[in-house]
Amino acid sequence: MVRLFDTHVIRKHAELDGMWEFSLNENERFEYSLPVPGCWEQHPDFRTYRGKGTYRKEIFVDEKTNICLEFKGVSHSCEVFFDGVSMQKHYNAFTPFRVYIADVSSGTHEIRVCVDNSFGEHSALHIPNDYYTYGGITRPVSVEYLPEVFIENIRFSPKCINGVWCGTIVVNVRNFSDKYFKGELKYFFDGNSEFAFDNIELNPYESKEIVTSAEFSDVKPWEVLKPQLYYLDVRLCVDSVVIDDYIERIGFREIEVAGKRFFLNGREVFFKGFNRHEDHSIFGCAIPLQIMAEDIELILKTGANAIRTSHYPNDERFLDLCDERGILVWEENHARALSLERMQNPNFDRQCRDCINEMIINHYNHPSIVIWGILNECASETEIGRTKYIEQFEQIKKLDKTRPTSFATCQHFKDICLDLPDIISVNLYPLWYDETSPEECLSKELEWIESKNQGEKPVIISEVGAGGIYGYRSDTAVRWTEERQQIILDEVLEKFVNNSEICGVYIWQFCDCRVTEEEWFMVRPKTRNNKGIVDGYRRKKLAYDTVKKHFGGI
Ligand code: ADA
Repeated sequence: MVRLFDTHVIRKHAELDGMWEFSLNENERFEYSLPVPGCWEQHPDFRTYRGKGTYRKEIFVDEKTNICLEFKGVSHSCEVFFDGVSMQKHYNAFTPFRVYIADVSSGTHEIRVCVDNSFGEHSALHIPNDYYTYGGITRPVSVEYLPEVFIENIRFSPKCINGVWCGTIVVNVRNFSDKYFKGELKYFFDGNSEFAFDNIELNPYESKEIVTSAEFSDVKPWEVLKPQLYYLDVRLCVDSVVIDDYIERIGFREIEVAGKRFFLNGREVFFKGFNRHEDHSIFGCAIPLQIMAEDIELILKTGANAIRTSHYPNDERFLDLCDERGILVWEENHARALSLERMQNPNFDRQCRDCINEMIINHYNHPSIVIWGILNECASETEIGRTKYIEQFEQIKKLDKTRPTSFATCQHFKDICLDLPDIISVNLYPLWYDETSPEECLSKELEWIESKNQGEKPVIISEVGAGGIYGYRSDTAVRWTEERQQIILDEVLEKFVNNSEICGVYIWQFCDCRVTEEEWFMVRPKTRNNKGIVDGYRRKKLAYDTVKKHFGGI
């Protein structure tokens, strides 16, 4: 399942999930068969395999058409071939991309996806890291059959004006043919009758952006933990006959950052959140919907209201679940702890730019996303690093002016980028990496922020945590016991949750995750980051109930 609702009723489409043929060598027999979505690490022959692998599938097209292959995530690089012809290359495991193919004849066609999860100079963002870069087609794939002129994308921005909800709708329409096009766009709200109308003309091969505004009376706002969602259905018509459609699910909510506070629909919010890696001991990063739903339940039962998609854009089905449950999402572009040298990799700027574009354009309509984050713990203490932070924040603001920005820093007392985001976020590990008490740690941090003249911005503690290996229990409470993790989180959360000097705290982390062996084996027992309050199988550690006590769960 690609999304949790139908994005098209008129446009013909099919999901390509299921078994695909697989081979390590594209020119040889495809001797394996692997599930899509899935990580190849789940196959006994590829538990630790890093390198190239080719997936193959045939599709049947019943009449001549244009098609679009939509990949929600391939880890981490790939080249897509259609009937043996290279169509597109894509980098980054965590963002969706589309491959458009014109004039496909009726009959059987072959899709081949050559996937590569190797590290090296070519890959600036996927590096050996404190999480695992799995291999494979790890998120759903679908095929859409397109008319010659079709709707590419819609973006909805709500705004409350004098107590009335209004919305701006931006629709991208593309002419895939060599003919002039004249038609209409019709807008429907929540299954009801048409509420707006636009005439549209396109030259051959032209793409156009159409902007429309409307008032929506009697709608309920999307609130934290009390979400209300609506369907926005845009139809492309010729002489009133519908030739294409695009449905989005939207919510009415407004975000405001004022002084040191964050407001949603005029109400102040304190973020009680989790950092979550897409990782599971059985499924790797290809988390099935069932596990996503379980994660959401486990998270909500602690009393949490927020999730940070550390450190990359998430599967859209998970974002859909957050929309449905009223969870506040901080979505982050892909980057973790990149040194200045790594930020100077010749591919870094382009790979970040593509990731941010794909993240914002594809995830714009999720009401749950309330913060865009970038470059977790990168070289924000350096002048060159600063230029990268500036560029990326500028890019985000061009794409979306409605959401505040942030980045999580660990460059305590050295960071030179605090003036750039709307919200200052710091990763603090009192009593784990740092012997200082939580109070002292926080007050030093706040004094420093104040001394940099940034004291008027909201501050989020974007990470706090401690390691605890599931099942390692001892009343000595030595490092790595569940007891030690519990004691630390208890002390830290006692000081941070609902502390009026900050506007939120996020636990590092929700679930344990696999890490790459290189560089990490000395500090990561079991080659896992063990700071989850549940383990990789979602078994609760002692710390789970401690977080629940502080977050106010039931
Ligand atoms: C950092 C980082 C996380 C994780 C964490 C830890 O703050 O942002 O990705 O590595 O530390 O467990 O040490």
